[in-house]
Amino acid sequence: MALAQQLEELAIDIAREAGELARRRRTEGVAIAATKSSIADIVTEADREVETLIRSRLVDERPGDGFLGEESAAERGTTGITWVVDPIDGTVNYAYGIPVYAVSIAAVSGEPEPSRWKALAGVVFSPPTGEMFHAARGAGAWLGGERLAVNAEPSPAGALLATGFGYNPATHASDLARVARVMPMARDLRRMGAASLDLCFVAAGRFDGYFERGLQPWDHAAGALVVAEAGGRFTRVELDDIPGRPLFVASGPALFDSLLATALGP
Ligand code: LIP
Repeated sequence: MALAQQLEELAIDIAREAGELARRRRTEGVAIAATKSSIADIVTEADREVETLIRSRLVDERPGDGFLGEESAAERGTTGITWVVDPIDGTVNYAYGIPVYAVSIAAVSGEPEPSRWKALAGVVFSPPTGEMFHAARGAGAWLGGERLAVNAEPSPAGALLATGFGYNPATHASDLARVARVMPMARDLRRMGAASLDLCFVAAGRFDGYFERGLQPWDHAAGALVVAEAGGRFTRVELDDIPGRPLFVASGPALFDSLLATALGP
């Protein structure tokens, strides 16, 4: 079996175990452990516990791999493979009891930096629905055993799009201006609060496209590969107004250029 598919299989197994822990902790009640970049950017005890479980399983199964996770210190590996992990993507949803959150696990080779890594495997597991989105480089994108494909063309009614907003209120005005620019090409807009699922929904044809600024590497590492393996396009564009807060766009090929140009604006 190719390395990418071995990594995918391992990620599926770990994501399922980690997702069950997250689901169980949610039923027991969720405690906010701390805030990070802003008062709205929270981390729960479950985020930390789930990432610890994922990291421990990976060390056991693949000692020497690197790790880049949302809730713990990055570690460079010696094997050329780095795991990019969001233990609970959609943390605010999770804390409020909104059943839209996912465990996102990706394996990349090369430099563990989004503009330079080569994604080999990506898994996004949704505990509330039991849906396991997964992809290995060159082997297609899947929802369980169902092959995924992006929508070839948006409906004549317009594109069903998704977006998100960061935790920093200072950026909300420009984010809302972007929404106003994009709406004329949309039939409607969804704001789910979990980038990894937004991306997998594009891959599954549930959304025609998705755009958002300021995602972290662990938010998009797995979902972007699922989009690409489903025949979609994904890009990350650094913008001059706020360095370090790139714009991300994903869609099927027919919509991509117009969505990117409109989201970028004049
Ligand atoms: C979240 C993303 C979401 C974005 C939020 C946040 P987290 O990740 O999945 O798309 O709008 O601002 O970044 O913090 O729940 O892992």
